[in-house]
Amino acid sequence: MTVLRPYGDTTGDGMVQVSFTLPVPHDKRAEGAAVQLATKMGLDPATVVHAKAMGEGFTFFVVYGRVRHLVDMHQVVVAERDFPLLGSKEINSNIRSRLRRKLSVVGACIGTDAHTVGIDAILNVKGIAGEKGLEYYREFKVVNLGAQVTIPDLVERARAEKADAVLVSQVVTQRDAHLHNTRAMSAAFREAFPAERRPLLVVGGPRFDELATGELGVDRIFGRGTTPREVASYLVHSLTTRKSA
Ligand code: B12
Repeated sequence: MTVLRPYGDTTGDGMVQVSFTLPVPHDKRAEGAAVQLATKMGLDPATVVHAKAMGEGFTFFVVYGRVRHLVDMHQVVVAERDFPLLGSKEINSNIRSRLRRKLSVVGACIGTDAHTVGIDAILNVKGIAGEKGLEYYREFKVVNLGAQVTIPDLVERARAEKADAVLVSQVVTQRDAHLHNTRAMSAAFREAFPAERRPLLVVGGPRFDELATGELGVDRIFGRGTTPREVASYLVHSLTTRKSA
């Protein structure tokens, strides 16, 4: 099927659920306001199925309603994986045979961002979703700088470690901090390194648009639910094809 309609109670009924917070105390008028907003968003009919006061003067809502919009699967554009997903043995052996040295990565959360769980999941041995992080791979040399690293410090450490790739995490998106920080990071690396010596620049975080690499000046963006094996496979693919190119 190429044209889809959301499924709620019965196939193709168009029912969806949305959640949001309004800056009003929780009462009947607040619920009316939530329905008005949902109706303006195209949910018709719209019903508040959950409302809860969130501190003083704020209410969180879940609204359930019907939309008329259709999804055309032919028009869906996503960043497809364009590299093979390798197992840990292949990852290690490819690095050994193609790079002939350890693959050096430097990771950090930059700016004021202190959300290290995501980058730790990718880099630390403990990993995520049943997969070990990059530290587990014998042929990776991993330096994880942790939280709130400044861009000059990141550039300096990447140089000192002869980093093949720099892995940056950005979770906070308030005022587009993740976009500003990523552009600033990319600009700093492009200034500090000649093009052929610049490390691969990889950013990740749950709210990035994975298609925005060109706009942000990075080589790859990884979003929500990324696993270490995907990142390891990407790095091996990019760096070994780059080397032989
Ligand atoms: C845990 C947490 C914290 C912890 C962080 C502890 C730590 N050491 O990381 C603490 C309590 C410190 C914290 C603080 C704050 N937090 Co907080 N936090 C969260 C929370 C609940 C979970 C984040 C998390 O750990 N996810 C799990 C990891 C595994 O997922 P992930 O980060 O998405 O990572 C995956 C992918 O995105 C990807 N990935 C991520 N990075 C990278 C990097 C690379 C290179 C690659 C390849 C992949 C990759 O791979 C990972 C694995 O799959 C989220 C809400 C939520 N449920 O997401 C809020 C949230 C992120 N926090 C938020 C906020 C606002 C804050 C504070 C500003 C609150 C405050 N007013 O003080 C502070 C900011 C602190 C700071 N200076 O950064 C907001 C951000 C809103 C926004 N739009 O920016 C959120 C969304 C909560 C909310 N709904 O309001 N927080």
